[in-house]
Amino acid sequence: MIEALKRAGLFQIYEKVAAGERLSFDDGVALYRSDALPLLGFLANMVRERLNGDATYYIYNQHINYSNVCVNLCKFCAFGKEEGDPDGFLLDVEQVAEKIRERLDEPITEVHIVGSIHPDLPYSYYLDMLRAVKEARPGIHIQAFTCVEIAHIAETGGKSVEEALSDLMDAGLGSIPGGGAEVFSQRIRERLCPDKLPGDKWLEVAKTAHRMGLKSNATMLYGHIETVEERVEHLVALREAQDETGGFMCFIPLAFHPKNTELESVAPTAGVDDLKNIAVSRLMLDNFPHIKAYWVMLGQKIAQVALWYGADDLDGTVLEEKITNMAGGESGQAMARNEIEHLIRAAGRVPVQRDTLYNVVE
Ligand code: V47
Repeated sequence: MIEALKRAGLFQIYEKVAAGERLSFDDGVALYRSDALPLLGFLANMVRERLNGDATYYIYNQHINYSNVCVNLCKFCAFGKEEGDPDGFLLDVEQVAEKIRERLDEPITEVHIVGSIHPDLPYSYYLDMLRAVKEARPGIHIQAFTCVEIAHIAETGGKSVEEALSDLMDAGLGSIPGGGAEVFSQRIRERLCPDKLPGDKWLEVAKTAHRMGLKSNATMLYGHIETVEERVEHLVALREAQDETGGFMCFIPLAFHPKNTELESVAPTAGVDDLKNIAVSRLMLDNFPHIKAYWVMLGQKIAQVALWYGADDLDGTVLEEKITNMAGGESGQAMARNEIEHLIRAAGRVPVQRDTLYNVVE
């Protein structure tokens, strides 16, 4: 192994990983440029097992998308629609609550609610939705609204981000999902999502939430026009934010799905890209407790192999996922608990059902 690491030019990185030392920007670039995928897996797995042993987390959750009518219309997104588009939809508060009530007989612990940057929903809509969900299922943890949505909700209400977060928390918000981060690079945002909240503002919203006691996740959308350097910059920016607040629970590298988007000519990611992104994330984000292989975007088979490349979380039962599905995702929208457990056991890992905050659910 040592010889193989030396031959691949990864021995110095190995020494740092073995000593628990932080990797540099250049190390991140070198890892991405390496073709020695099994060695990247070996290195990432050292960190994975140091932090989480064999445990592989999953959650019993439900996804609800309240609307896809969006003013941002990012080029990588097949989900967002212009106002007036016949494929646009908006659920009213009662319809969201009904989706919760439909599944009261299932042991769901978390509802994941995200939508769009809707042009004219009032501030009260977001608060009423959270209250209605809590009324329908008081024990449920609501993980809702990306940092991009939070900034938009605050603006809609004429409030600061702190004020809006405080109102949302009073109404039942429990934590914040990791979407909307994309790639922080200004070059990428100008080209793909010029109207979206800039990267530094996304980080500000996340850090503000953390300071107020909310935990959140972070993502990176890879496999479109971003460079390796832009990926590493993104990871380093997240690592620095986490040094400041410690509020991130989990990082999720999201594989770009080109179908039905303006970037349809881009090839879908290869399995080696997916595993490399999991491994490099695990190695660079030394202060993130968890790395998620989101099976909906990776497919079940790559997500399973990713459990040996740094990932210790598969997300969950998911029910009704739309964002990947509309962009040509073929892995399905739901998985039963026993299927997830089987996937984990077949990989030689130990399934652990968790709640949103990574407490074990017995
Ligand atoms: O922000 C949009 C991405 C994200 C496409 O926090 C696409 O646990 C691939 O963030 N191909 C939303 N990706 C989903 C998300 C998420 C999912 C699961 C768990 C968590 C979590 C967060 O989906 C968006 C964007 O980056 N996205 N379009 C596409 N065509």
